[in-house]
Amino acid sequence: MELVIPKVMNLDEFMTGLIRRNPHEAEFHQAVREVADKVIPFINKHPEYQRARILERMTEPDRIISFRVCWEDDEGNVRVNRGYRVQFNNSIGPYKGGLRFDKSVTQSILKFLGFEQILKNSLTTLPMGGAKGGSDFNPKGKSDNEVMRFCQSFMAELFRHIGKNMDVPAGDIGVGGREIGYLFGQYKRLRNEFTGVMTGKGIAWGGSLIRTEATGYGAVYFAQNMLEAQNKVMEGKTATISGAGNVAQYAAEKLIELGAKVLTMSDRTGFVHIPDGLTREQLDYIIDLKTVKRGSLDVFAQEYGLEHFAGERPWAVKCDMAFPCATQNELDEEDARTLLKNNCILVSEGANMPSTFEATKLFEEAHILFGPGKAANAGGVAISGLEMSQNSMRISWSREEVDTRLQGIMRRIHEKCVEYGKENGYINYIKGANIGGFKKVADALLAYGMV
Ligand code: NDP
Ligand code: 2IT
Repeated sequence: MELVIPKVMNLDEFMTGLIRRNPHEAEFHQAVREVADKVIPFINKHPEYQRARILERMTEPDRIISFRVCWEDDEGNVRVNRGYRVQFNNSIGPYKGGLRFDKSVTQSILKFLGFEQILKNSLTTLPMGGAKGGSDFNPKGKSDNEVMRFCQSFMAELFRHIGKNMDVPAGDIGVGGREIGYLFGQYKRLRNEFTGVMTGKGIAWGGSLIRTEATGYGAVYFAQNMLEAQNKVMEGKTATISGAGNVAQYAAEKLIELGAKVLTMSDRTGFVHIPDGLTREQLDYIIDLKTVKRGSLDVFAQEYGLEHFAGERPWAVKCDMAFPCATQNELDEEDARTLLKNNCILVSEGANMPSTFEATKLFEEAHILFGPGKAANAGGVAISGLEMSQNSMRISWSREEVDTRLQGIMRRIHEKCVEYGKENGYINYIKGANIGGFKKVADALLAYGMV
């Protein structure tokens, strides 16, 4: 039989094909480009991956489910939204990934998030495939009852596509403890079974300790690992944080605990500058403001006599470390230049793809410590994986047990980045995370033959 010798893969050719197959999906193109940029040179050294067209297969979702969600608002009006679940790849475990409720949600956003999730979940060392879902439903300004009715209607369709060994959703932007409660409650009612079909559940009903904190804590543990690799310490360093939601809150908590000074928090209204460093009391105020009162940060600024910069992002505030923890593309080329000019030495991405492609290139060229989201924010989904294990075993681990495992997982992700990202004395974490995450999934795909 004649052996087909694969020709060398080329990034531009690959991207042209991907863009042609997925038109008008800028965020998905961006997420794939960042991965392909690092993985194609690796594939060219391992032609078995190219012969089997592994990257082409990995960038094509297993399936995309899209559905209508009708619900009634408090005034009795009929509302219609679109729900999605992108089941991207289940080569190394059941589909796993969050649900996002935000008015900006499109298929492109969920495909980028689902694709990132494949590699992120691979890096956690746990058996989880990649998925993402959500809706263009905007929870802002909605009553609890409206959110409940939306969640119930959303789950009335989603329930037939998920299961504890098939697909296990969790939270993301706009989906926190309240929404998981309504969604899980509806699943349980429809299926008449109590299983670990979702993660991020309340502690009284199958949730794991530390899951709420895990993404933010993990992003700080990852930063600590990067600093330690250069014999540097976190204590005494200044940090800017964007976001004031789940990830930002617990990144702030861990930074304060480790002796760093948190100078900013932000939300959709702008950012607050806290020149003396965020205190524990102030953080408690923000957590209550965001998760209970659902208010905005200008209220916090007013309460503590701090300056609020309406409509601005926090990256011009001079800092040693930056933690973008809000949303995608919230840190652009100009912001990256400003951070570098101000001698920022570390960026740890709590959010998914918060830095634009151009910004990541600048960080890479400057050789600063740059932890890309799929490595730095993997702590959340890792503890989701541990929630699944605890549910299967019908036991609950203590805070200390889960936190120790989280620290161990973040350390192993760091080691994986070092293994694949070492470049003449510099650790390229983007390269390390992308190749390290890719290889395990690629080997599974090879083992399965043509699927
Ligand atoms: P939340 O909804 O709890 O918080 C999001 C925060 O970001 C809010 O403060 C919100 O502002 C702000 N924000 C959202 N969109 C924008 C925008 N367009 N411009 C400015 N600010 C914005 O979400 P999470 O904290 O859970 O998620 C934050 C990021 O972390 C996302 O990228 C998510 O994908 C990622 N992530 C989350 C994980 C998790 O376990 N939750 C795990 C890994 C990654 P406001 O308060 O005004 O709404
Ligand atoms: O982006 C993410 O990793 C998450 N939103 C968490 C996913 C999960 O299944 O816990």
